[in-house]
Amino acid sequence: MSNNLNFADKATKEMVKRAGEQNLPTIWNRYEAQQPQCGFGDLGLCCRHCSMGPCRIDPFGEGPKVGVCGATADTIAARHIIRMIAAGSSAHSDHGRDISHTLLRIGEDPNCDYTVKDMNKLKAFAAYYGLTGDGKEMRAFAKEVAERVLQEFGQQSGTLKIAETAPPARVKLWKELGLMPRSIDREVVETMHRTHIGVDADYKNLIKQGMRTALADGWGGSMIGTDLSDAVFGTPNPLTTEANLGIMKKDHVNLIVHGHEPTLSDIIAVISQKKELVDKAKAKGAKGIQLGGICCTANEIMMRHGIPLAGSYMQQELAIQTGVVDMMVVDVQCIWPGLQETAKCFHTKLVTTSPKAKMPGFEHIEFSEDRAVAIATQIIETAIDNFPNRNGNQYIPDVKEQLVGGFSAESAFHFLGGKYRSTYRPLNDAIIGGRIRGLAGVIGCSNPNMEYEEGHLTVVKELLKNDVLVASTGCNSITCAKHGLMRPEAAFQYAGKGLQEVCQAVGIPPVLHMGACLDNSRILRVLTNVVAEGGLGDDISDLPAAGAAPEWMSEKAVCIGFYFVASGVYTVIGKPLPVMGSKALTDYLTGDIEKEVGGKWVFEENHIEAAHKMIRHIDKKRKALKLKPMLYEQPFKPEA
Ligand code: NFS
Ligand code: SF4
Repeated sequence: MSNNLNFADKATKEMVKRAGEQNLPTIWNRYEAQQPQCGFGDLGLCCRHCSMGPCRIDPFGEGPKVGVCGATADTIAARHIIRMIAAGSSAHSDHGRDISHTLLRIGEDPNCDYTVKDMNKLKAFAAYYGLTGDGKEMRAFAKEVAERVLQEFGQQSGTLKIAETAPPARVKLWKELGLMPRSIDREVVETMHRTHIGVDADYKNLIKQGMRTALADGWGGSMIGTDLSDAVFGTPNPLTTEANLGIMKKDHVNLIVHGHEPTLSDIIAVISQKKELVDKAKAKGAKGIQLGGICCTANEIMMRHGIPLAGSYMQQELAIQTGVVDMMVVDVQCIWPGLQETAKCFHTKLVTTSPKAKMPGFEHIEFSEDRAVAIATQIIETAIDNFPNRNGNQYIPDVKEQLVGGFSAESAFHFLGGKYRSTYRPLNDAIIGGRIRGLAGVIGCSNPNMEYEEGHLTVVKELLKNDVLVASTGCNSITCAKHGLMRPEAAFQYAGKGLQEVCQAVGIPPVLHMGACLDNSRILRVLTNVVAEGGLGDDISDLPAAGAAPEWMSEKAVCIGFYFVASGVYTVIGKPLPVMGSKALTDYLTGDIEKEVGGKWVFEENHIEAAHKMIRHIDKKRKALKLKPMLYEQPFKPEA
């Protein structure tokens, strides 16, 4: 464990030290207790898909090279990885479906607590389906769009309409390769079917289905989720707020929202400062109500309401260990059932709200959209009632940082457009003219199997130094925010001269917070807009761009990586996918797959080298596009 317990983040360092002294559980302890972890699983060489097994393949010795059914390492590893994709695609897409149902409710229920906040966004989205909304009032239009988009989840013929909004060359390629997703649910179901005992055993054929399932997420479920969230809750615009555990206040009721779907948390954000509620908090001896977020629910309500980010994935139990969290309310995804062990030592109330996610030791207050405001009020009141129960063991690390967040595919470059407004021209010109070397999406989780945040920070800083503009989502965003990389001044500290000039001219930080993991679809949209603006090739795979998830852990991250690869993006991860037990599959994913889809996987555990590989790829694309040399001297010069 020793080398994993270095923390760049002072707040985390203090809290983990304290946890050690007070014998409080942490993710790092539980990780340590699991060592050594199963090598077969790590290499993708175990299969439990039927009860003739479990089977495992011996990668080195004289042990079996096939399972009971005769499945080889290639088959077993490929089946396993595409089941991970199916799970990730399901998580995002079920979220997208829920948001579509929220829109449907707006359309059908005149007393609905939600409304369409951004009609322009809804119209732009509806246009993908040829719907104009002409002559329709808001509710009728919302219903029409919701009913149409819900077909994308279960239609029995055709392919996803929204996936056709990718660059035309990309859509053509997907059609030729048979990668166009047919319907979101269908791709997931077919992946489950093909990985059942005795169905698909051809690793390339399995990966092809995996990519189609991933595309059904990126260019389907996630994109629908992002676009409709913008329509219902508002498209984000740049705003200033703060990040890290220090955002909590000792003399306030601290309510932490955690998870992913904003339907409940957005309402909590809207009503939490209502006078009646604040008065109630005061009557209990608090000065007010402080909201904060963990994980992507945090990103969602930060983006739209400026609610501060309390911490990233790895800080969820540390937040409770401050002793000042009066309630942590969760929805779905990335929530540790182990939180209850920490909560037992404090007064913190843990509350689950989704019928899909109940947890032992959590109180369940079921959320229902038909009573959204009433339930959100009940939740806030329950948190307030718990304020007097604090038991004295309180400590808030005095650590927080400012950030500018709230960039969408529209606002980021609307902003970048400056006087041109709403155009990607200045961005493209900055790339073409050699001020910006390229674009990078750096995203994803953190993982106790490596030094917390070191991967994110090293990769991002190395890219900035070399004039690569970074778009960020998920927990990478929270890390970048906590470490000051999202302050406008950050460009002067971290960026190369060309990127500095661009950031200064338009007043943006060099790392753009584009939202939750679901909002990686915004990055797909940015890349599509850059292609459409012209001068940088015809397809996403022509762009000087690359992606990275230095500390990934979730199945969603696997799915995201696959949809980026299948969209033509060079994608680097810090820990290999669990496929290394199959040489053929590993070679394919990190090699030949690029010849088919234009993107590929790169496994690189050295974070500086990860950034350098991305930059080499960016340079290769710049060269192919015959772009001018960079305007200013670059610190990293790849060998010729
Ligand atoms: Ni993404 Fe967001 Fe964080 Fe990873 Fe989990 S919160 S959806 S999965 S851990 S980045
Ligand atoms: Fe073993 Fe084949 Fe069954 Fe998997 S599907 S558990 S490899 S027999």
